Amino acid sequence: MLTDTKTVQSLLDKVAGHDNDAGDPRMKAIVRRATADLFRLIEEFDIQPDEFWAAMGYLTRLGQSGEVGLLVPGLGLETFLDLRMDQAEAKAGIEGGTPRTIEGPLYVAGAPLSRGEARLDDGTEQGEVLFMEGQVRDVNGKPVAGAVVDVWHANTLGGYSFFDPSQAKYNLRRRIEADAEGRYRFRTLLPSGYACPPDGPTQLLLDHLGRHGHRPAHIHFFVTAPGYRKLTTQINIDGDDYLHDDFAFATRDGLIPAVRRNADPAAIHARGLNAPFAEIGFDFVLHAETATAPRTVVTRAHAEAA
Ligand code: MBD
Ligand code: FE
Repeated sequence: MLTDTKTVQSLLDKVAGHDNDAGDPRMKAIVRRATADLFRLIEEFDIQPDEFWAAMGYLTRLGQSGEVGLLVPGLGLETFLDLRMDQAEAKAGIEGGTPRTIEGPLYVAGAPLSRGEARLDDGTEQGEVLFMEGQVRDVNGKPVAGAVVDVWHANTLGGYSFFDPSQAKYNLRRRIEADAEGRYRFRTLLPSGYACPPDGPTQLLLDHLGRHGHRPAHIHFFVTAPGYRKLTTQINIDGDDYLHDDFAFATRDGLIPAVRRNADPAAIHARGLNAPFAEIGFDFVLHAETATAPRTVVTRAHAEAA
């Protein structure tokens, strides 16, 4: 292999700054490995200059389009980070509790905060009304009073406010402070699944892989409370065609609660509605914070609605 020759190995050493004492040793080691693996990949697949520059053009367009955070889950990388956190927790003896699953690229910080309950939709859209409620508890079954449930989801067209400029600020995004018994509840509209922008770079690569870019309908959550490990998770809406065929690999056992359809005229009337509605019950079970596993608070760039 050309990659194994002295000439190329010494080139790689210089690339990674291994011939100087400055810089960051961990960064140097990672760049040394990454560039060496790329050199080897180019050699083993006999990648031609045209193909190489097509890939560089792709990365440029990926960054320009703002879809880096979309390709990451599409390539399973965000799920891999979750699996690593699961493994670290298992090693620290942390088991049970609500499963984590990926955050995804569409969280917006700073959603309105309310106590106990909230309505997430702004009333401008028609759709099936959903009431979701539950309790935040610790692994011993003790309610976590005052836990904050930060919830976000798509509208009936699969679009998220802020990223979809047709929606009002913080539509379908709220932070709900659970009551003294750890209970939260909200009213919203059942979301539709998300699909990658059909003309974007993420879908382009998926096309080359013979893959679709759909996610099943889902609702995202961050659940936080002082002294507890932050939970990042989602629930899926049961019955969706893509329930077990998510391009972002986020569906997990334990995150597919039953959706009850309520068509009882008295119940419909009592809620001020004129059509059957959906109900979901879902409890969140948090782990106490510990120094024996990595923190679950992830530093990541987030939009904040202007
Ligand atoms: C989404 O709504 C989402 O949650 C993920 C992970 C990727 C794309 C769109
Ligand atoms: Fe999502």
